[in-house]
Amino acid sequence: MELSPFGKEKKKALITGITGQDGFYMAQFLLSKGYEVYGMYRRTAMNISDKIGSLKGRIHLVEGDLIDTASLIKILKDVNPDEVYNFASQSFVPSSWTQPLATGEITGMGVARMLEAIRLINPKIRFFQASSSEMFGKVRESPQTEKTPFYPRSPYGVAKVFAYWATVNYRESYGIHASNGISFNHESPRRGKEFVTRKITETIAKIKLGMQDFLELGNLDAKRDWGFAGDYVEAMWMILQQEKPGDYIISTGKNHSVREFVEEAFRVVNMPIEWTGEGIKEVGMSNQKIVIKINSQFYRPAEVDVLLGNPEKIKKELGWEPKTSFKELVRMMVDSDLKELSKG
Ligand code: GDR
Repeated sequence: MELSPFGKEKKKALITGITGQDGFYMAQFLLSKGYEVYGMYRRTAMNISDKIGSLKGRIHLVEGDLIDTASLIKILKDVNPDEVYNFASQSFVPSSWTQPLATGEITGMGVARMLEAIRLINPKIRFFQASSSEMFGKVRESPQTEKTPFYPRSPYGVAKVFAYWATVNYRESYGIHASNGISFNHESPRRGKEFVTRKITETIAKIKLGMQDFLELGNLDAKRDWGFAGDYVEAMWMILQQEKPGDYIISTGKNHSVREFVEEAFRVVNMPIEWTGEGIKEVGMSNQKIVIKINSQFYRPAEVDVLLGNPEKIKKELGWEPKTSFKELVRMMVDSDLKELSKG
C-alpha cells in the first residue's frame, strides 16, 4: 500500500470526466492533498494527453463509460476508491436539444449506473454528484437555495434533475454516502471553448492580436452566478469529508449578465465597448469598429434567464467561501488566452 507524504495510507479517488475542466482542477487539488488519483476517460475522447496537461504521469488513467455498467463495475473492483467524483456528462446545454436522448443516457441514467455499481461493489465508497444550477431553470424564487423547487428548461436540465434525485434516493435507500453539489456556472482558463465565457475571452484575445474581427453571441441579457472552478472543487471535496452526506449549493451569491462579462473582458484589453441598436441588430463598438454582433443561431429554444445561488448553507456548515472575484476571474481568463495565442 502506498503511503502519503504524511505516512498515512493514501486515499484513493476516482474522477469521471477527467478530460474536462472540473476533472483537471479536482485531480490537481486531490494530488496536493496526497491522494492517489484515478481518472476515467472514454476511449473515443479526443486529445486526452493535451486535455490532462500537467497531470500526465501523476494520475492513473482508466477507460470506462457511464453508459456501460460493466465498465464501471470493473473499475470500482480494480481501483476500490474511497471517493468517486462524478463529472462525466454531456454538459453543453445547446447540444442537449440536438441529442436529447444521448444526454439523458449519459447525464441522467449514467449516474444511476454509477450508483448501482457502488451499491454492488462497495457501498462504503463516498459519491459526489456534480449537480447543476440548470435544474432551477425558470426559477421559482431568487436567490436559489437547497429548498428551491426545480424547473429545468432543457433536456440537459431534465437529465440533471433525474441524476440529483437518484443520488438522494441511493443515500436514503441504501445509506450510501452520496451527496449533490449544486454548482452554479464555474469557469477558468480550462473551460471548453463552446461555453460563453471562454468563447468571449478567446475571441477577445484574437481580436486584440489581430487574428479575428468580431465576436458573435446570442442572448446578451442572460444572467449567471459565475465563480472560479479552482475554488469550487475544494467545496466539492469538503462535502465528501463530512461525516454525513448532504446537498449543497456552490455559488458566489452574485450574478452578472453576459453583456457585463463582455464589457469587463474588453476592459482588460483596454477596448471599452459602446452598444448601439436593439435586439438582433444590436452591435458592440470599440474605437469605431464593430467588435460584437448578435447571431440568432446562438439563441436557445428555451432560455434560463437569471440564476443566482445562495451559498449560505455551505458557508455555515462547511466554512467554504469562494476566493476569486468576478473581475479576477475575467482577467485570469483573458490573460491566459492572450498568453496562449501569443505563443503562436
Ligand atoms: P450554461 O453555460 O448554459 O449556463 O451552462 P453557457 O456558458 O453555455 O451559457 C451561459 C449563458 O450565455 C448565453 N449565451 C451564449 N452561450 C453560449 N454557449 N454561446 C454563445 O454564443 C452565447 N451567447 C449568449 C446562453 O444563452 C446562456 O444563457 C453551464 C454548463 O457548464 C452546464 O453544464 C452547467 O451545468 C451550468 O453551466 C451550471
